[in-house]
Amino acid sequence: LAACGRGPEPLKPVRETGELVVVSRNGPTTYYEDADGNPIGPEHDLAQMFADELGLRLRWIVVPFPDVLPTLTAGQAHLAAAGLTITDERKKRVLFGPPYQTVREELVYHRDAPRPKSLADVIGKRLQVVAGSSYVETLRRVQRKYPGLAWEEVPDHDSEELLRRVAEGEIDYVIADSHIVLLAQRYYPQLAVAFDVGPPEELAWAFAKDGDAWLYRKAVEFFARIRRDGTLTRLLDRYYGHIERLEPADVIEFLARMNRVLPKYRALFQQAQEITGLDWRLLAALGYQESKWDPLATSPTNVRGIMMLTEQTADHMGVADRLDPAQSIIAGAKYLLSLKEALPARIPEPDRTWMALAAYNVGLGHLEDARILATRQGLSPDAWADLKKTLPLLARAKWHATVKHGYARGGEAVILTENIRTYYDILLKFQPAY
Ligand code: LEU
Repeated sequence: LAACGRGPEPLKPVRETGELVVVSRNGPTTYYEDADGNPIGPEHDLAQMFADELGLRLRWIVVPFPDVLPTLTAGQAHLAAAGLTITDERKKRVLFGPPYQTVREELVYHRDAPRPKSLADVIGKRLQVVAGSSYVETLRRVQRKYPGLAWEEVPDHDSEELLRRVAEGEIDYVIADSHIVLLAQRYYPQLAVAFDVGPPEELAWAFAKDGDAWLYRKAVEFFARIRRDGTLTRLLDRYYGHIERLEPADVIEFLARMNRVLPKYRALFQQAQEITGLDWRLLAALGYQESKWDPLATSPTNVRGIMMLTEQTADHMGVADRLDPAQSIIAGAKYLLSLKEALPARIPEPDRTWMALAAYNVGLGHLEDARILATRQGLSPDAWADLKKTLPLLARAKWHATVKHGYARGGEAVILTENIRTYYDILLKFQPAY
């Protein structure tokens, strides 16, 4: 039967076609492309795992946020995975799966402006929220207490764009979920959180009320499993685990140096990418963490140069002058590559890269010890989220006495690695690929 003028045909149940159709929005907390053009993101990874588990092909429909739920209720997708808040209004229209993340709805303002103390201070100022969002529901609720409260509902942009507007002084305030704000603060350190608007809320997938009961049951089982076995924690850690470390002042300094100092060394990092295949922005992030891109940097332990090579590594890599930026950057990149290659092939990206960065700081032997401790504790030796727990143990005799290479400042290696991840994220946003 042809669907003449009645819009697209309704979706078939997944078990008939073997295809799972998921609607999402584009953004760092949901679904986006990495530097290589591969789709990633928390919702992407969750849905991909779910589809793989059920042996289904996955098809994405990516739309602006206000169109996510309408696409679902129009029967064009089997589920919506878009950082959706469970709200009373929505519960009347859709069926929510198990919650997977708790977030706060935050009122965000510009750091240089006075901090609003309550929504009373927002009255008369310019507040924007995404149309059709949970924030609109929240605002309608609090409007009973603050009848003068007004806001604009923006239909064609997501929270990330509205946060940029606050950062650049175009509007006064925005309300957004805490995890979205946290990621945005990496690029816009001018953003500050005034207070939470309402109680914490939970995110979940949404299903059509009259949808596929089998699929819904499978989703309930899936979330129970990934919660139980630590998969969910690892996934959230992958996207949010590294972002609370740096202070806004660190990010401000980084952005200033990115504009002032990085241009001098960009060509060298790009040359190192040509030689090693490692993204020049990752190498630049590492170089910043090591030396703040100071070619003459020297540590008390005689580690030197832009990539802070030890004398031994420098010799090994054939570096004659560690203070020469070209030699330092290329040797540092080759060294990082050799660390990556030394790790067992089964360790997947991006964990493999984070482990190599940690090994760059603490050495492969200690990293190996932390992996052994992970195995002993029933954690995964191949997951960065788990090594973040065991690396710090290497500083404590109780633990390091039981492993081959002994004491190491493993906690420091974790912090440095997480900082590099943040710098890398910022460079990915502001510096084009090579
Ligand atoms: N958590 C928000 C909501 O469900 C998402 C945001 C992108 C508007 O409405």
